Amino acid sequence: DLNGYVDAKNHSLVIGGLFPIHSRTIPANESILEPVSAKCEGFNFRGFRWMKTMIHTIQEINERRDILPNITLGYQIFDNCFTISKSVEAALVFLTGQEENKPNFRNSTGALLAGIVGAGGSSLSVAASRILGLYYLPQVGYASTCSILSDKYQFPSYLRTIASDKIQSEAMVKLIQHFGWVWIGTIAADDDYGKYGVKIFKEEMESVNLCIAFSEIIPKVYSNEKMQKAVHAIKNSTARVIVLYASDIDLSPFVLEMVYHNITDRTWIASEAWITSALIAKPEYFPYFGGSIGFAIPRADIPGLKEFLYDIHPNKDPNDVLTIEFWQTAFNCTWPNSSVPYNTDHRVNMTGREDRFHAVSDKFCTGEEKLEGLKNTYLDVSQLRITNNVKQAVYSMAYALDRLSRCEEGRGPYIPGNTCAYIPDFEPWQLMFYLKTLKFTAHNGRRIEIDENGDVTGYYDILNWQLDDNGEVAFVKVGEYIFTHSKFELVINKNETIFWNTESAELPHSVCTDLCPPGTRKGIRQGEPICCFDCIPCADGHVSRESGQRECAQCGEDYWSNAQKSECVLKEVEFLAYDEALGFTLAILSLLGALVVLAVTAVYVIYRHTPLVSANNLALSFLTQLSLVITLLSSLLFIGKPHNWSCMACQVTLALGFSLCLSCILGKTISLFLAYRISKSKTRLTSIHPLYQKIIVVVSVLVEIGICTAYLVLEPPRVYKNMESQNIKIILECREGSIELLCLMFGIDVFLALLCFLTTFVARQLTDNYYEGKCITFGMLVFFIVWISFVPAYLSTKGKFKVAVEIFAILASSYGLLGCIFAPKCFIILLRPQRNTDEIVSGRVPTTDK
Ligand code: TCR
Repeated sequence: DLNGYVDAKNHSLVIGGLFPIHSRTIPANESILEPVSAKCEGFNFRGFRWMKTMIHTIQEINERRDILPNITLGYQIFDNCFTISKSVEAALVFLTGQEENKPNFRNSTGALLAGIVGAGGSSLSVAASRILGLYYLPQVGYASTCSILSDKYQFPSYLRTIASDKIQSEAMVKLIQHFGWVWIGTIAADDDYGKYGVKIFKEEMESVNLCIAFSEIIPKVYSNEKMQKAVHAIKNSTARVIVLYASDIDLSPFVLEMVYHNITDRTWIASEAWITSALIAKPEYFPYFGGSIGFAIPRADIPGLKEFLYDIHPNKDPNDVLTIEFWQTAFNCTWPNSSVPYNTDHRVNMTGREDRFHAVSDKFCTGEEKLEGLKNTYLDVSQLRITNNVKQAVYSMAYALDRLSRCEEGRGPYIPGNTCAYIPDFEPWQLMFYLKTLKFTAHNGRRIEIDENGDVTGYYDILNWQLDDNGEVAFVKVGEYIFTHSKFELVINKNETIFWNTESAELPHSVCTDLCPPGTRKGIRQGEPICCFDCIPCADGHVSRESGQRECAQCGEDYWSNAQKSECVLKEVEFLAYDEALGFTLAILSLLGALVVLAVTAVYVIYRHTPLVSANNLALSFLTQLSLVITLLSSLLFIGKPHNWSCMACQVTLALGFSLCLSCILGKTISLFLAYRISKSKTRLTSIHPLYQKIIVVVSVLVEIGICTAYLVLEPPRVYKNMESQNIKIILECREGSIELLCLMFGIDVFLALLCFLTTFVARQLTDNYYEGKCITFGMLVFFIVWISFVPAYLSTKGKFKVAVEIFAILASSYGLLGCIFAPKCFIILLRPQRNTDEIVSGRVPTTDK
């Protein structure tokens, strides 16, 4: 029970055709148990036009003298109602020649079936081809694009005049990359076309690290639950760009759903099957689907087709039920006395939304209706795309037959014996041979070359939906995708020509999360696509300068990150500088100390003849003062930016200064000590000769100089950039060099100091008139206390404060010595001159200094 057209009488050869003239079958009535062929409904003007084009093309070929000159082709066309079952049924009818159940490749009139054009959608072609392929019966598709049809193992006799969806899916990904989208939703029709198209699309997306936000299916048979699932996914996703792989027929209910839920502000990437569909491209859907962008088969003009299409009237043949149905549907009337049902819709009960579908029209058709005024897809020849593929499919069949008919015996392709095949008695596989390697030029000059997979090369137009001045949806070409054997290239015109259906009318923005700003990096979210991520601030010392960085880069040695972590900045260099308060105060204190010492010296020089001054070894006193000046001023070397020379100089000067100072004091205390022993023991001990005092000084200073030289020569201190202790700062400090020698150097000083202390400590009870012994003891105590407390303080501070602590100790100990040794004497010299007399100075106690 198949609808269709046959013109097979008087022809030795027929070409089969399968077209979706209806959109669906009517669900079978449950009370009928016996299997019956289903009836169809939903007249499809586009499919009707395609079918008419096939008839037109065959007539054209028959008129031509250059192709198949002595043969006229017939045709046998069936409506497959866009369903698999009808396609299979038709395939079987083709093979068996209606009544017979064994294929004999002849139809009822005895004409040989050369091959078949068609089956529209992929699922249908797949189904038909599985049967036709068994017998190797040539099948040339015009709209089935599913990628598996390229597999010649499964579909050995299938060829097509349209490119595989593999190319379209790749092109879509390139388009997405071009516009910088990364987060894409997909919707597929529940058939081979949608599922395989989306499958390849997803694979391509993954290979370039783009992400799929959601992936939904539109049901073939209306199911509210499945539809709501898809709608829900679209509503709840942040993806603004959605790929929609479906035939227009399957898409219509989905479009109504979008309108019903008022889902706007989405950009649809259209698959070829609906980008130019008049079913979807209606002005009332424009708010929802305007700005759609997609790939289309190039448009073509077919001369003579328009007139042929207009040459249709139910009066011509009362048995032509399809024409009657066309008329009824186009003019919304009922043809009198015909059994053809008016275009009703049996799905109404299923969807529950009756208002979408027309009710039966009680108006009768008069036959006077004018096609000219009709706006109908069937008559619209401005967008001939698939229609042209139909024409080329018929032509490829004819060209193959033509080549076959021109075979020269002995030069033929078939082994053995290079034989030929002859019309009308050839086998289907013999025709397949010519089809497989077919190349020809189409009426519009395009080369058509069928490759080993049965596919063609060419290009897609990239179309964008815009509203034209009449308020109609216009398909504006905004670019091309060229695919040849070697080249795959996306060309897009200037972006301004593209209409975007976004609120701002600007390029939509489809991301899961926005690029991470500078200063942060991408952090993966467990279990989510790579396009969704968190932005994690860079760690200290690490930066990311541009947005969207995967990693933060570490700053160089002398650099550190700024507060925003977007830039590496030079680290702050830290040292105790003169121009800061601490450094400045310490420097002033040291200078002040030096001045005080100089003042003392001045007092000594002025009062050098007074007993108190002259009683002491004057040279030793001056040396002590000199050494105090040295130690006080040596602290200046610690302040300021350290250099190698200043590092060496400061420690050495300090050590030398102290050794000089302490050895002088030692000279003094030894003489006190001897004096004390003399006073105690009454033995005849001579007091120490001043020369020995000088020798002590010279020897200890020489030893110190020796050690210092060794220290400077062997392992001198050096400036060191300390980066470990603090991240944001470089601490400029002196590294000691040889710790052993340094300890030895200061060890000498400590040793001298101990000697001084011990000698005076013993002699502290010696009663001299101005308590010199006690003062020195006290001075040495101060010295020890300062330096002992210096050690923990020094070890527990960092950076410039370490230096400050050291300077502080130097100043404190120097001031201590100054205060304890010279202050009492100056006090007497200046303020108690009456005590500065010979008797008192020499007193009962013999002065040892003389
Ligand atoms: N391939 C689809 C069917 C299809 C179609 C169309 C249907 C294509 N282009 C245009 C109607 C109008 C592309 C398939 O199923 O393979």
